[in-house]
Amino acid sequence: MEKKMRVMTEKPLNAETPVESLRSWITANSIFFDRNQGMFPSEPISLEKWKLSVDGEIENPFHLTMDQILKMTKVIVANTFECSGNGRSLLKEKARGNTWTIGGVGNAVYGGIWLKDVLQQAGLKSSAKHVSFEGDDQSPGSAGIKFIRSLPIEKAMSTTLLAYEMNGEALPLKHGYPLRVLALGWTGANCVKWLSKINVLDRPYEGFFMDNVYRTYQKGEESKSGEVVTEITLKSFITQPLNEEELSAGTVVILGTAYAGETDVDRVEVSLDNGKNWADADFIGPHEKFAWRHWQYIWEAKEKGDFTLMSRAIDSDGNPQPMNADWNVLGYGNNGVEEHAITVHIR
Ligand SMILES: Nc1nc2c(c(=O)[nH]1)N[C@H]1C(S)=C(S)[C@@H](COP(=O)(O)O)O[C@H]1N2
Ligand SMILES: [Mo]
Repeated sequence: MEKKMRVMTEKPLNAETPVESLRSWITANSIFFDRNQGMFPSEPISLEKWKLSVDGEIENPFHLTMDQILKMTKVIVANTFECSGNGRSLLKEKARGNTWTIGGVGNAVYGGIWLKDVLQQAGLKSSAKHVSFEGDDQSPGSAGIKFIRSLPIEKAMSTTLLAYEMNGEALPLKHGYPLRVLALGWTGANCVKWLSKINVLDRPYEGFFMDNVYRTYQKGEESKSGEVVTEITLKSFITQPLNEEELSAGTVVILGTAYAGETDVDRVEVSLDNGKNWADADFIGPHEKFAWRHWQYIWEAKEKGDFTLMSRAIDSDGNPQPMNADWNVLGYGNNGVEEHAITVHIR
C-alpha cells in the first residue's frame, strides 16, 4: 500500500514523499514531492491555447506550439531532483522555511527536448549570457510575483531539458504541465514549472525568486550577497530501517540512496556505531549520470540495544559528504551525515 505524503502546507501545496517510497529507484508521479510558491493552475491549459515564446538576445524571436515541440528530437533522461530546502528541519540550528525532513527529493525518468535545440534555432547573439524562464502559476508567491528564474548560458546550452513527460506519462499538472525546465543535477528551484516564456539575457535575471530566496547567506548579510543555489550537493541517507524503528536481533537490511548533482557517487560507507567505524555499502540498481544510486548494507545485529546508524557518500573526485552541513539563513543544502543519522532499537 502506498504511504501518504506528508503535507506541510495545503495552499499552496507543499508536501514531501514518505521515506518508504524513496526505497524505489523511480519515484512514482503520485508520490513525488510537491513544492509550490503559489497556487498552480486549477486545470490543465488547453494545448491549442498554450505556446512557448522565445525572445531576448536572439536573432529570431519566435514561439513553439506543443505539436512543434513533439516533432523535435526526443530525449529521455533519468534525473534526481531535490528541493534546495530538503533536510532543513534536520539542521541543529533552526532555519526559516518549509519543514522538509528527507522527502524533498525524488528520481524520475523524463522525456522532452534539449533546451539547446530551441536556443540554436533562435540564433544566440554574442550578448547572450543567461536564459530566464517564466512560469504560469496563479498568484505565485507570498510576494505575488511571477516565478521567474535564470540559468547561465553554459548550463542552458548543455544539460538542460524541457520536459513534457514524467515516468512515461504526460507531465502531471502539479509538476508543471505541459512543459517544465529541468536543469539536470541542479536543485528544484532551477526548474521552472508551467513554462510559458524563455528570455535570453545579457545578465542574470533580477527579481524576488533570484535575489531574495535560493541564495545561501548568513545572519546580518543581504540575501543578494549570497551565492545562488545551483548544483545539488553530495548526500546520502538511510531509507530503511526508519528512524526510531524497533527491530528484532538478526539480519537487518539497511537501504539508502546517494546522489551528487552533476558528479558521480563513487562509494557509500555505513556506520553502526555513531560514526566510529565505517564499512562499504554495496550499490544496487541502475547507474545513470544524473540519477541517485541506491545501496544496501547487510547488518547481522546480534546484540540488543540502541544503535545510531549513519551513511556517508564519497564522490568521484574523492570528496566525502560532510559530517555537518554548512548552515545558512534559509537552511539550503543540508547534506550533513550527522543531521541524517537515525537511531534504531534492537529488542
Ligand atoms: N512556476 C514555478 N516553478 C517552480 C516552482 C514554483 O513555485 N513555480 N517551485 C520550484 C521549486 S523551489 C522546486 S523544489 C520545484 C518543485 O517541483 P515539483 O513540485 O515538481 O517537485 O519546482 C520549482 N519550479
Ligand atoms: Mo525548492
